[in-house]
Amino acid sequence: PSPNGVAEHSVTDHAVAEQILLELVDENGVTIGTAEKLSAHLAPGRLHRAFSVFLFDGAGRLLLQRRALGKYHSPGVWSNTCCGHPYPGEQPFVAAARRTAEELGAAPVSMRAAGTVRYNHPDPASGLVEQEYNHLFVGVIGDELRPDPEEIDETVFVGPRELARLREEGPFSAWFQTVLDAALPAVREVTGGTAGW
Ligand code: DMA
Ligand code: MN
Repeated sequence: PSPNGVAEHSVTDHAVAEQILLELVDENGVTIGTAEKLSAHLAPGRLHRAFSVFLFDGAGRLLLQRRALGKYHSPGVWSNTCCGHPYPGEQPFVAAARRTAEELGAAPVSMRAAGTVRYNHPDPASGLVEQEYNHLFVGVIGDELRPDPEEIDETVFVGPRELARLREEGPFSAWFQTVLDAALPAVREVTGGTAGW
């Protein structure tokens, strides 16, 4: 927003950039329809397809983002490299690579699928609920980033010990531990034990 509070981008631009529709799925991850993004997150939440990306530098440090204060849910908290929802019909891998480039201003150098995880996480601050069938991706990214300020307030690369310290300092997203645990086998393969994950 400009200093007088009037948005410089039209609402439509931002809605398109943030994507309006997502895919509803059953417990097996089979698509059963579409829903408007916000409505799918209203309590008790509707199960939908999502993705979570974990990207590392050459030293095996994980790229974290602090979500922008203007985000519709979980603003201001630290989370994994990138999260989001595929467009209806969009392959999760394609969506994950696209959204990483949009949010971080850099595409993954390499990335591979690392399974799926299903969870139900309320966000205490916003009252929104993440009922997700989440496709996990793990890979490598360079350190020349241009984060989109509409999405990201801050980024940092951390090893396990720096992550533990950061978690003592401030809040993380409700889903962070769930997706990290589920991605860990792939994280260990991709980082090859360099950083001690
Ligand atoms: C939502 O992430 C996806 C997960 C896995 C929690 P997000 O709110 O960053 O996505 P977007 O802003 O693209 O809707
Ligand atoms: Mn969601």
